[in-house]
Amino acid sequence: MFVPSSLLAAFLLAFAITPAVNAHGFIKQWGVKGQTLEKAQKTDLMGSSFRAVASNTGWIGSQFVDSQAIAWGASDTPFGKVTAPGGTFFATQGAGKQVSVSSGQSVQLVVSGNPGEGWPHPRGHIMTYLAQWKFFKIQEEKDGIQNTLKPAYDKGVDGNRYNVAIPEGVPAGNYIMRFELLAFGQSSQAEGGQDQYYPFCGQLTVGGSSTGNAADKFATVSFPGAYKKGNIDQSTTPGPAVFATLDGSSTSSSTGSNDTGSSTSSGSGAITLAPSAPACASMCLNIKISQQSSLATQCAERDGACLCAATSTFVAAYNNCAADNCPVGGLAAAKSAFSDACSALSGARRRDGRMVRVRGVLSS
Ligand SMILES: [Cu+2]
Repeated sequence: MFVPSSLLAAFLLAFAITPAVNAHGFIKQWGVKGQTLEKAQKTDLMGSSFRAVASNTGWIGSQFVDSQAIAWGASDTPFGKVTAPGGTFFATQGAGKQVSVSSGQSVQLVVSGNPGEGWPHPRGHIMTYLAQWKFFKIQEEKDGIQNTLKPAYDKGVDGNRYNVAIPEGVPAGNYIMRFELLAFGQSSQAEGGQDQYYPFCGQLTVGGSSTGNAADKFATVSFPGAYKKGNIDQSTTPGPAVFATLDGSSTSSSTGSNDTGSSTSSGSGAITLAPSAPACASMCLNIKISQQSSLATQCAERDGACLCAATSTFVAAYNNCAADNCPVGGLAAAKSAFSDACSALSGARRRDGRMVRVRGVLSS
């Protein structure tokens, strides 16, 4: 049968631009990396430690990030139109169990989708937050879907394994872990061409020696509120900065299962405190780095040499934090740990003319 080529082209184009609608995905298993994982979604809510759904999790369009659904996710997104997410809001659920993890360990999630496929969407970022009442970001990986998640498809579990380290500085306590996939290019024109947010929420009990209130230690945000409406610049990740790790370096806190686990550089020249630095020093450095965008606008992200030179803003704020939080006798040690780290940065620069590269500590 003769088909006019223009018609054929239109026909093919219609299929080419039709996204993998209703594919979506869900968290099949999760738990402490290296231990037996537990069932997560699509299982009995009381027998699970994950906010559950009966079907794959729906997406929240970038025009609807002011919806309550952005906090903990929702089960459904209407298909083929620009509409707010609906179905079950996971905020209204409480799962029956918690996963226990120690700070410094990693949580592993198995993300699945359609049978034999794993997570269906090809591109986007990955972010992880912890929350008690408000949220702080512990991990992000720009382009993590294509770079780490998709290649980590494991036929044996029919899903993609992904690891998220729970940083040492997280105080012991109960949290909700908000694991989020942000998919690009999968929303049709009829759906507004929106970025698609997929938050998933599991219930964690973090153990370890770190005490205190996370909201007092880390810069926190609210959902809704943390994200701006509209599609993002894909070269950036949405939301706040990841707080730095304990040695002040940051933040390569996730690796795929097929990763060797070797850590990557956090970018040249992050401030790295000596292991002997007091806990208050690490805490204050983490907080101030998380506030860098307001404290030292002239510095590139985690450019240690630039931050060290910002004496009236960044350094002063660090010293104020240390004065408020270090025990008697610890303030001097905190100040010298910081100045030693700065000297090491400028020393390394002088020696070879390049910035120091530091190793992240959160490889798993
Ligand atoms: Cu989808």
